[in-house]
Amino acid sequence: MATAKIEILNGPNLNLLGQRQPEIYGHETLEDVGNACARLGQELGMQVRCRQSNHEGVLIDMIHDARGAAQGIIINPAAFTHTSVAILDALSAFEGPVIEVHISNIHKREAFRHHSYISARADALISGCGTQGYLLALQHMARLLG
Ligand code: DHK
Repeated sequence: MATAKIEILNGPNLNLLGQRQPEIYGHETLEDVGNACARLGQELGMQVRCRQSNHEGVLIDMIHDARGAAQGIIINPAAFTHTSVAILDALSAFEGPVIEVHISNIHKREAFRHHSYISARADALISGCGTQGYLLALQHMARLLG
C-alpha cells in the first residue's frame, strides 16, 4: 500500500507555541512538535506534514487541498474550535478520518472553551495531554487507517 499522507493543521497563535502561556501550552515549539510527528510518522509508515495559519480562510483552503490528496487530518483549530462552523463544514467535505487535538484540557478551562464545533465531525478527540496529544493522535490515525 502507498504511504499514507497525514496533514497536521494548527490554528491561530500556535505559531507562538513554546513562548505563549507555557504554563498552559508547554515549552515545546511547533517546530519541535512537527519534527517529533515526522519521526513518529516515519516509524508508522506515514508521511506527515505539519502546518499552521492564523487565518480561518487559509485553514479552510488547507483542508480543501487535503481532499483527494491526504488520507487523514489531525487538527488543532485553536480558538476557531469554539467559533468556526466554516472549518466544521470544510472538514465535513474531507473523506478520511479527522482527529481533533487540544494541548490543554478545554473542559477544565473557561466555559467558552467547553464547546467545540469541530467535535461534530471528529472521529476522535484528544485534549489535555500536552503536545504529546499530537503523537497520540498519529498513533490512533495509524490504527484507523489500518
Ligand atoms: C489552543 C488554543 O489556542 C485555545 O484557543 C483553545 C487550544 C485550546 C489547545 O489547548 O490547544 O481554547
